[in-house]
Amino acid sequence: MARFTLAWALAVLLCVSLANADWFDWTNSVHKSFKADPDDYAGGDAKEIVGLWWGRDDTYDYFRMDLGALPTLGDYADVYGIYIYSNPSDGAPVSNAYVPDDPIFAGTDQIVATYLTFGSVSSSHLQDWYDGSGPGGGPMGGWYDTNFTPIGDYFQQLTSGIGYEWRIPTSSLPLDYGFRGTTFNFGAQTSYDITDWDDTPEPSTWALLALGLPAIVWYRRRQMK
Ligand SMILES: [Ca+2]
Ligand SMILES: [Ca+2]
Ligand SMILES: [Ca+2]
Repeated sequence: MARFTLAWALAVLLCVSLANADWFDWTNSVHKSFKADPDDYAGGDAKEIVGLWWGRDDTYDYFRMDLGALPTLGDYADVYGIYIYSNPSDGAPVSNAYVPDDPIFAGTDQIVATYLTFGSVSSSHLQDWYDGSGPGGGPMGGWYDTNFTPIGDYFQQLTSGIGYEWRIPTSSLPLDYGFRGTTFNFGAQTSYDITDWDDTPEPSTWALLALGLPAIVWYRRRQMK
């Protein structure tokens, strides 16, 4: 009986820890990058971006935003998001409601964003600026809004730190794109904190990383002949 109880307790513990795990292995995976953001917003730690992560596996592209503190009641109507630039000749103007009112956000092609209402997540969106090509639909020059359903499949609060983690199917993005993170006031469209631009690794670098061990083994075998 004691043994059974212990096994059951271990199984429950395992389930709990799996449920709370980060989606991406931010510690060990080689397919990741990190950009630190300075302590440059004075108005509140929950709006302060400390760092931004990017990662990729066989299925998803991952983003992670580390904050100075977790959002609370006082962070009503805030947006926490990643702004993606995948098409140099198209994208949303800064006059658009989902784009912060700052020229550096002009030309945003995709947004992955989480909206808070009284400190709780109210919704999470993947929005694609429709330019007539690729997945999605009209209106031309407008957002094709693919609401995440359920939210938990694409967004979660980090358990390994203070912040958020998102994932987007890799098939819905080009392999090569730039992005930046921001916290901003939805409605006023003013950014609290903005990170520097970051890029996914060069496609050639990515191909080498993805080939990994098999390519090295093949090369060694060739050398030995
Ligand atoms: Ca910052
Ligand atoms: Ca663009
Ligand atoms: Ca900043």
